Amino acid sequence: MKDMTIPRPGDTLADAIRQHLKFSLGKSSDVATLTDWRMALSLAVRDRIVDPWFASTRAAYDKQGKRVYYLSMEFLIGRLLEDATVNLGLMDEVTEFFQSRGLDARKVMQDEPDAALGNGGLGRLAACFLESMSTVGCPAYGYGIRYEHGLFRQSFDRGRQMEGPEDWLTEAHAWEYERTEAQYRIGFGGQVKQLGDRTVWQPAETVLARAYDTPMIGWQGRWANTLRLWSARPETVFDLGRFNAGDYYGAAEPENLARTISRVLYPDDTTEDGKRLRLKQEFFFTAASLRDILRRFDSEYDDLKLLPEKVAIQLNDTHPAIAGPELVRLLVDEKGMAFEDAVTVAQGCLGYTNHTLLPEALERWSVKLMTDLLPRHMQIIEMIDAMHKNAHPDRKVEMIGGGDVQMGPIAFFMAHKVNGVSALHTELMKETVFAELNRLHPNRIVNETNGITPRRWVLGANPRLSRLVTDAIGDGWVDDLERLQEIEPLADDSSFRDAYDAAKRANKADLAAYLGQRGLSVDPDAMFDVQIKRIHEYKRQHLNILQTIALWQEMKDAPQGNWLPQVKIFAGKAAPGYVFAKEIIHLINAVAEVINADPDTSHLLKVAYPANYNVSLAERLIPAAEVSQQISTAGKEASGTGNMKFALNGALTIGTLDGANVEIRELVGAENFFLFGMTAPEVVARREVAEHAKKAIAADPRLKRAMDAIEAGIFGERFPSIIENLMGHDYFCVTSDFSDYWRASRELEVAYRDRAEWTRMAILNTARSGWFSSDRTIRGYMADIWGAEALTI
Ligand code: Z2T
Repeated sequence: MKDMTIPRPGDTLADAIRQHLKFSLGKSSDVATLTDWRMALSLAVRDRIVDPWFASTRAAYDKQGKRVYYLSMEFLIGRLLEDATVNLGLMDEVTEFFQSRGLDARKVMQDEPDAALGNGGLGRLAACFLESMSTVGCPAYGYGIRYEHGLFRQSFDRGRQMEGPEDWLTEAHAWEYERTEAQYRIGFGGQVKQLGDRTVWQPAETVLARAYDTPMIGWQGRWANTLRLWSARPETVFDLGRFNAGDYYGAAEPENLARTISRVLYPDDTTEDGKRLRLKQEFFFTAASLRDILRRFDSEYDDLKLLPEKVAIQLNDTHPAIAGPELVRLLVDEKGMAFEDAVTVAQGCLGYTNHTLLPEALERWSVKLMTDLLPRHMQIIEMIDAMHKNAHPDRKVEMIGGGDVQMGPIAFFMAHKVNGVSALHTELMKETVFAELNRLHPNRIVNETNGITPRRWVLGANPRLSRLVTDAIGDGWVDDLERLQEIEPLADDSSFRDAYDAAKRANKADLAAYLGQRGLSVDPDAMFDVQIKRIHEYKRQHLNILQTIALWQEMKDAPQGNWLPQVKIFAGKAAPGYVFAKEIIHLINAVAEVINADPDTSHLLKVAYPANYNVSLAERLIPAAEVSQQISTAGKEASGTGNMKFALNGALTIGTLDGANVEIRELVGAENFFLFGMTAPEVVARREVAEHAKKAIAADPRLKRAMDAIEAGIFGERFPSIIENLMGHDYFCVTSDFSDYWRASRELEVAYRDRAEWTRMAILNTARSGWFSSDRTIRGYMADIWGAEALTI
């Protein structure tokens, strides 16, 4: 390509950084701030992405193959600079450059704010997928919303969660390119008119969707895809008429109304609240993305029947499920295709990933709201429903029922493949939420077990472990993660074990120093036990803290006993409206305050709860973890992805048979995994036992004593809502699983004391977890769902 011959600013990276500092930032090195250096470095690294990015776009165009479009309300990217530097193999050069200036390259990179455009697992999965699609050379675009404010900033006030605004875009940001030419008008409300034989939707309100592109570079710069995020802007920026009439605030109103759509990420993970603005956000980015996809298709082909051959659209949960009706609308109303053909074409393009079975998360919109906001889509949904009913008159499923439009069944029917995110979750999907649809459409449901990118979660986050592995087996593991198996024999080599142990110990020391800076002092020689994820009853942080209380009580009974020193680390946010989850946070902090201040036990047991968990904090915590808490009520965690990150980084899992834990245990071996708790069917049966919680409490004096301590006010407040819940219906079976959890926790302590054996088990976890690379997951989607081919430049 001709553009390739234009030289970059400066030949070496060092030159490029210096030149950007001077010419892009207008600073001299003697007055440059950390942020100036970070921006200069980011721009220099970004320059190196442009050629492979152009080349990938060109290669995808030349190939005339299928492109993949990943539609997601959330992309939880975190920082980009370190990832790009690692993938371009520039880390050593960068480290050296800053070293010679007395600066720490990691500090420079840590100046970058996290892009927190997601809640948790679903959003982080989308980010891992973007990186893996680039690494494996899958031609793809990510499509989402450019939220002005990502997930709220968490702080604690006397142990209670406080939410503050998140402001990533107000800080210097190097990665996006604004595309003023890629802009679409998106409508809401209004009327549907019949003009002859044409149906026309005349919206009452319109906003513009403007594209911002971020290049996503794969491992070794082999390929780069685009993340395209939409920002809402008004058609008329400023109402001069109102301004001239003296209405200064009113003059800015159209602008504010439009911009509200991409203002803020909804902070709920697995709950749905049916808000009007949320539906507007969903339609806004889905409609803009589809218009963009069709524009690109139209520029290359002229037969719309070819669409399924050239376009794969993946729906990340039902959030973009309006894509089904909208694509049908575009094909029928704007392109003149027959309705049934349009449905077939749309189905050929669409795939739908389900991420939870929790009933409170399944999206439903009232017919009234849908009619009001998207009148033509409501008509199309009725036509789709009628078509399905006609084909399956005996069906026992509804797309519109109880006054609500059900997005799950609509996404299911409009997709040619529907996938779950772990083996267990996919089987449960077939038996529960989609049992009837699975009967009517056998073979539509497939499994694609989640994965994580090893570039960020091992190579970037854990350089010590990475160096050790690369010294032993070369660096082929980075994009062929199952080659980690080659270190398995070294688990029996005591010098390798010592080196592995030393890497973990150094990671723990780093974390201890960091927590120290945040006012949490912990002993790096204690066992680091970590539970980090959104706070939710089904994830059972309260089971963990109850067990911690019980352990503390036994330690106090005999402080001279041979106790294993340990640090219990929690991190995670609760949805602002989820009162019970916020009570759990308060309880953990209250327990931490009492335990950490107890002179009898503070050398044995600490509880640390650093605030504002995000991707960057995860990158510090996971490499230092020795125990991974994966203790959800069986049947409730669709997959989990943190569990995979921990296992790869050599933490041993204590967990239930839930989500991907099942597959982790199979791969690492049952003897290298601390299993406890009821299975999914046992949980269902247990709930039927009358007074199951009261019985479980009565049967376990440790549990009873721990709950009594809470009720007695030992931790300040008495937390009545938690106690009442646990003594009452205890839907998530915390009480019934407590005894077995206690047993497994003590067995884990015994194992930990045998250092050689523990390290051997940790090495086996690393060696046998390579299958959880998101490269493997992406290849699965490409083969089973997308029918897309990998390309190279
Ligand atoms: C989410 O993070 C997950 C599911 C959701 O259902 C929504 C959000 Cl924001 C609507 C999580 C699952 O809870 C977790 O088990 C899974 O690993 C992750 O998605 C990615 O599949």
